[in-house]
Amino acid sequence: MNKRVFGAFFTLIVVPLFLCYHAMPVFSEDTTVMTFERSSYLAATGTMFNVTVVLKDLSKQMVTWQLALSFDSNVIEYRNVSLPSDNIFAGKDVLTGGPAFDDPGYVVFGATLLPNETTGVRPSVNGSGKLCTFEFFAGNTGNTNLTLANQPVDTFLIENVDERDIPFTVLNGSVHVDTFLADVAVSNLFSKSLLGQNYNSNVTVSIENQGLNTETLNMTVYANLTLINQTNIVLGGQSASSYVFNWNSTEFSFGNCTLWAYVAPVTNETDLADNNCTSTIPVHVGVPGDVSSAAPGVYDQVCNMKDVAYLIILFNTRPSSGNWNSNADVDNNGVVSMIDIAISILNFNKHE
Ligand SMILES: [Ca+2]
Ligand SMILES: [Ca+2]
Ligand SMILES: [Ca+2]
Repeated sequence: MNKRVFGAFFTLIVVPLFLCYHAMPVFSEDTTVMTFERSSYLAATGTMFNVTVVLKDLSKQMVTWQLALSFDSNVIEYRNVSLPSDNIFAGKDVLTGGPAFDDPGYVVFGATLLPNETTGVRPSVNGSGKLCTFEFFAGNTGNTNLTLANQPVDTFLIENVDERDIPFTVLNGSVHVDTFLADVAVSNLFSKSLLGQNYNSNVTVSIENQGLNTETLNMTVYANLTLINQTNIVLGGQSASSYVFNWNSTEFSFGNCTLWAYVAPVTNETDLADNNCTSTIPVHVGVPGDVSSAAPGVYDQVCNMKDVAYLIILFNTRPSSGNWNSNADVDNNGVVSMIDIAISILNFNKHE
């Protein structure tokens, strides 16, 4: 290559490549986050609870981590730290360091991967996973932050290439310790509002366990003063559920019924105001098939051709239909069909 050709090659190929390389943005891999499995924890005074530190979106190959966690030791007391069986280093040979304390509210802990005994190869990991689980005792009512120090000395992740630090950000957490720990509730009660005598309604009761521990809810449901259902429901802490049962109105005379549900207090429960719930809409037990009148969809205590005509308009509607009216599903089978129309005709001219 003579000088002129080389000069042209340098100017046309090398210089643009060089400029191009430097003009390209440096790809940031600083998307790794060290945080907690939950952003906030609730704990009952006098009980033990776990806090797990996790890594998210680790893009580099990591061989070592170390973290420092600070908290208010007047609220929660450190008891133990360990690697959960499904931690990010699971299945590999691991060496842990610590825990070490600067004061009762500051724990330092870490782990590193060892080379495989047979192959001598040191494994590494990336992705997302658990680092360690701290066990705390909830000593006193109050709040504390869970703060992960993000300083080179106390908290870091190490990459296997040249033992370099992997950049990451931290998202801190918090703990609320309180004594309100057992609290069950009935939040809602729903039934169709019109029930043909001797026919059925699905009654849905919404229940909650606002406490932290799993509870067995002993629930009773009444229509006026008559017990219509009794059940025990196991519900995990901080969760809600719906319970549906079939209510048969055979033993009820014509008239309005008020539905209400009650859950018995559980051990140590103090908030009893939410342990019962009354349906806002009374349920009318009437002549089967009396579902309408001059006012469409409003019963008038007599079954006649107005009812039959109304049922024919709603023929073949289901709960998914825009004009679904559960009161028109007299036999409670989930569709307004010829059976419902037949019930209305069978009760033609019957009064309450
Ligand atoms: Ca309660
Ligand atoms: Ca009617
Ligand atoms: Ca039906």
